[in-house]
Amino acid sequence: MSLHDQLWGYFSAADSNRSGQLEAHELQRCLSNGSWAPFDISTTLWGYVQSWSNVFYECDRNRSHSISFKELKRVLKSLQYNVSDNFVSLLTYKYSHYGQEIRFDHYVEICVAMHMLTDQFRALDTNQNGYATMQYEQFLSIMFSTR
Ligand SMILES: [Ca+2]
Repeated sequence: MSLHDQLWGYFSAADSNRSGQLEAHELQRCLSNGSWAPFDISTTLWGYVQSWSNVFYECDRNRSHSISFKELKRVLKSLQYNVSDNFVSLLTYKYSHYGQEIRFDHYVEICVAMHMLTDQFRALDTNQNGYATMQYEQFLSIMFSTR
């Protein structure tokens, strides 16, 4: 089973009212009791969410419970993503609402997307030098399979 299918399974289980979105209470239930019922607590995803959550609170320097451009930059660096300020600006613009900071739920979306896209890219980056060659349809498949 691919990571995408796995994540989709976890997501569907957490989305108790089948709205296609995780409402705050659903996410909170998953995060607070750690059950991800009916899934095992030792799942890979739980490990990721915990470490993303730790990084979030470490990087939220002003304790605003949201992260700014500067804080996101620190987050991505601490998660070992080597990206430019322009890219961090793009993420900040896309995932913050009305110029506010990035909330935890959107931050998790960024982490999931970064993780999945980076995995897919690395599989094609055979020399591990940050360059990959792909066909148009391969690119489309990667983008659509991670949405
Ligand atoms: Ca903050």
